Amino acid sequence: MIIFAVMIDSFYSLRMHSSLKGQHLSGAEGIVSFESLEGETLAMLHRALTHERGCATRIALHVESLAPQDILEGPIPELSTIEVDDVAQGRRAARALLRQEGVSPRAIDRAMQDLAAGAASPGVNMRGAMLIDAATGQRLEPDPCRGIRVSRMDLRASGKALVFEALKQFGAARLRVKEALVLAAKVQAAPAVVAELCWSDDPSYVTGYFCSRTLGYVRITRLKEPGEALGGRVFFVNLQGRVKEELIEFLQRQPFWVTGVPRIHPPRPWRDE
Ligand code: WAQ
Ligand code: MG
Repeated sequence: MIIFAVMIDSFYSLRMHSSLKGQHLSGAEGIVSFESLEGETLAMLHRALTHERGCATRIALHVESLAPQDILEGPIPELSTIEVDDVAQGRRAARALLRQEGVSPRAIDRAMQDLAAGAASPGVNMRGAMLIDAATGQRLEPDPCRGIRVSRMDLRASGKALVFEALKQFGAARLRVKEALVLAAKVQAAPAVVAELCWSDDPSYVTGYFCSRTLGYVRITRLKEPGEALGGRVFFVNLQGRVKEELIEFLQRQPFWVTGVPRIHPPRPWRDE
């Protein structure tokens, strides 16, 4: 009885990674309660088996208990949407936002080129994210094929319904948006991170986003052409004497709750300067 009482109070980090013939296919991460662990594990398994790019040939599921007192927390970012006419305009919008955060043109070029060409190697997606020095444009992740995989983060169960309610008002109540917001929230909790840029590697999903602490999570309706199966994430960093390994440890391993309900702004069209 006592053992069961301990279990129902605890949380689990749940992580899934799947590949198809040796290449990254999909991944997912969350923090779930004891009661929902079995259901959520099956749901992640299902995702790996029904991905639009194919059925996984290898699936790794990791389950790890977490002590509630070890979980840090931070706020969900504000959400806005920039409507663009085409990919070129979308990438110009992303570039302008990155410049606003002081990311150098050289770092932006590196990020855009690698995202478009395949961040792991030509034609190949990474499983995690690139770390790019916001000034020099140098890639800093220790393993450029794998990248930095952010994990052990989620919305608290008590806040989930409210977040979905807020997203619904703008037609964005999708698991994909919620997961991207949660990931972006944890990434922005790292002081060394200046901004994030992302577009999906799922061929049918062309909306990407930019995120920073000052500008929030900015969806950009088109960052790649439909049918394109290359995508990824970039975290632009300014280490300023901070230890890179500590940043990576935080992103990959620190359990993190995302709190609050996002303020949501109505979509606005992009205007080139
Ligand atoms: N940590 C680091 N990088 C990751 C992670 C993670 N946990 N998950 C995915 N990535 C990287 C990896 O390189 C993937 O190939 C790439 O990001 C894209 O992942 O507001 O669906 O899950 O409408 O395909 C953003 C827009 C959608 C949502 C992003 O990404 C919106 C998306 P995907
Ligand atoms: Mg994907």
